[in-house]
Amino acid sequence: MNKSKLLLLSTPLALAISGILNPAQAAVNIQCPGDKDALNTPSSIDATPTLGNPGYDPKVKCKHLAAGDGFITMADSTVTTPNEMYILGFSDLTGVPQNKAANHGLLAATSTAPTIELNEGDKFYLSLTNVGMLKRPDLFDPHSVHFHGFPNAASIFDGEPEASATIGMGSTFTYFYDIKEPGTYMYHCHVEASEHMQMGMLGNLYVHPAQDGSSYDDDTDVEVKDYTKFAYNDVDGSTGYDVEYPIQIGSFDSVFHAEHIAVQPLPFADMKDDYAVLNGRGYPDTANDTTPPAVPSEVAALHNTNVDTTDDIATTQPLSSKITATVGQRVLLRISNLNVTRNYTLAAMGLPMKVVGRDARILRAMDVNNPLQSLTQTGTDLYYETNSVTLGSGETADVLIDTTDVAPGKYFIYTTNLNYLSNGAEDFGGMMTEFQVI
Ligand SMILES: [Cu+2]
Repeated sequence: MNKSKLLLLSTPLALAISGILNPAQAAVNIQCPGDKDALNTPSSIDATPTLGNPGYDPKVKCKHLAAGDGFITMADSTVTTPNEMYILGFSDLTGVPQNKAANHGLLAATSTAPTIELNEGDKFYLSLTNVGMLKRPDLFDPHSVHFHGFPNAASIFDGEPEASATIGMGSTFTYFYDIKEPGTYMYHCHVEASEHMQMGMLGNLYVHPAQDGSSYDDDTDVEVKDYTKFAYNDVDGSTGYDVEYPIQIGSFDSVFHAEHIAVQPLPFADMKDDYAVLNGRGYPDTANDTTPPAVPSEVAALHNTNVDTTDDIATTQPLSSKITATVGQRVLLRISNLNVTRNYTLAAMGLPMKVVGRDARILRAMDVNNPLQSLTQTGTDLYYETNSVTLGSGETADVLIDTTDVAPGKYFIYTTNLNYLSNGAEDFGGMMTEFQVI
């Protein structure tokens, strides 16, 4: 947002533009090879190859996201005084008919953004529709999707605005990614990134390795059992796990968000986050996997009171961070940090953390005798055991927690930046979640 946009808001030209670009009237056309449904939605790809659908490719995956604005309900809300924060963000339009997509995506942004989970070898078609920002009609910023840390061969799909495509209001664009490298990544809008990321355009993104489905017994593990799911193509089971959880570290500056919806100059230089979150929620909402935070009032008014019940929104913070494991299970935490202001440390008191990957790469030394090490990764393990990881913005860690020697009970994953164990001015909350061993 800048002054020129504010000036433009008051001109007849702006009124004309806003009429032309009314997102409710925008055509939404997406690409999804093999989709034979007249609705042109990716969910209609046949689950199994069938006659009459020669375009079917089991490796094709499609997803459709909206970019726009919305609200979230902060964890210091009370029943009588909800604390709702304005955000920019993404919402999931996958399977929504194209004639309803723009309306469904309006004021529907979620925090975190919809999780993107892929397999090595997938051919991924990601369609992004910019539905516009309902509460900021003056703000006709484009949006994009940037796969952070991703080995991307085509710069046009990178999402970084100076060198690739960005998506104007009312437009739809389909990104294509040939998924080659397993690991824990993240995605975000890259347009005016410090603003759009502070405002919430952040999502979990990870890729399962091709080794999944084969069996390896990790010899360093005390149990004698085979793993069939792995963080990486380790060829020895050392990154094997039973259950996985994405944990996205984030934080918001409530002053910045308030100024944003009030169309005031944004205090970039003074940005100081005061709401620390995991997967878009503060504790105790992080640990509630049954009842999500309440739907913000304006979102409910737009989506949940009209005759189209397919438009209803149950929550704008869909992802709990509650971790549950039975004794003996190995848990993979896919931790990423996508806030824009500071580093954070996540600790697990009483739980053994083993870091097996950083920034979407297995922690393993080069093997000079194996020229194909990028494929088979036969070098010496550089895994390390710890009880905390510190991540700067844009960094990820793959952390295994083996519960074999852990007594059943409730443990906590929490930040040791202790002033961030709060929801705004309210203490005992923020960047923390529960790890239940049963
Ligand atoms: Cu954006």
